[in-house]
Amino acid sequence: MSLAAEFGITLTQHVLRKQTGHRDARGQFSQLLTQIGVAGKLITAQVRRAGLIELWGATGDVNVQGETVQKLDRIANDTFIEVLKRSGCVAAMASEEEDEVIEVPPQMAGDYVVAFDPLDGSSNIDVNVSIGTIFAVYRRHDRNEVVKSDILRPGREQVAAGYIIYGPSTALVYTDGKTVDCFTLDPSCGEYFLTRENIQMPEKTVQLSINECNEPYWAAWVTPYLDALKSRNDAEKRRVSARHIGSLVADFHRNLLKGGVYLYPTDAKTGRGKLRVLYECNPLAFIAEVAGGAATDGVHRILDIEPQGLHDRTGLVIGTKAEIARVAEFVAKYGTGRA
Ligand code: AFP
Repeated sequence: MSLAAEFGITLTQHVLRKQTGHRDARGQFSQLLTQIGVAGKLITAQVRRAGLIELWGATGDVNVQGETVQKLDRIANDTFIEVLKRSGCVAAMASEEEDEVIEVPPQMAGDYVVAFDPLDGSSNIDVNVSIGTIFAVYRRHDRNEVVKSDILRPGREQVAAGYIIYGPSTALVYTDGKTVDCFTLDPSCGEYFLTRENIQMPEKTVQLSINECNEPYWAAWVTPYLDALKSRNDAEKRRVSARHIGSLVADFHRNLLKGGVYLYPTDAKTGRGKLRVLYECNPLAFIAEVAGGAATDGVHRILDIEPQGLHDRTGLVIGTKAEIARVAEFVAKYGTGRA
């Protein structure tokens, strides 16, 4: 076990330390992040039994206690909602799994609004590949009621964002707008310890993440951009390598640490993207920017998108700042129309 895990700073200690002296500090923000960590532990416990849960499902969807077996993404959703509801810090939530806004009863409501994807990359569950929970945190506008603009607002208004990645270990990464910090769950004591502080995305792009089978649907700029990216490799050296997991959270985490670009461009035929603005793109774009990277839909900064609906989708290109600037050059030259 590493020294960091044995004697390191815990998530709660870190959040409290950073909040000390904050002018509005009422303890709710620290409490909220701690409770998100708790939800992550509960989801981790279920994710680690994913194969077993699937087995129960195959025997008639009833477990040994006679309870209906739920899919893991439903379990993650219910867990996140219940923990945040009871936290006393949240007034409303938006989830990938819910059609409508989840309002917290006024007597339990707090200062924050949270949008989340409880289990991103769920098609990877059955094949034992990393998945994650992504969350965006906003301060509510009105103390007395939840208003539409508490939820449907641009990502630049986030006060915090993060993700919990369920991989070989469980890691929680969050930003408060000042730094991006990573905590690893030590399963032996059930505590998150600070393992990477003030993460900065490397400036050089060494990894490329894209589902290339979508090429028929790409806009005109995408293929020439990728050709240019790949042409950085020559007989002497491979400078860029393809890495695509199919869990946005895992692809993003790797690119954040190693330096890379992830693309899920807007479908040029329908004009629609696949990824959701509120709980996939916004939180990761916020983290990317604080870590020195950038995120665009091809034309606009992700954090400036004004969402019209809870489940709005967008194209996403997220990575190093230099790479996103290069994307803008290719968009200007080749356009966003069909190839
Ligand atoms: P699921 O949660 O349905 O697996 O979707 C995952 C995801 O939203 C994102 O995590 C992946 O990067 C992306 O979709 C993969 O989509 P494609 O299968 O269309 O490449």
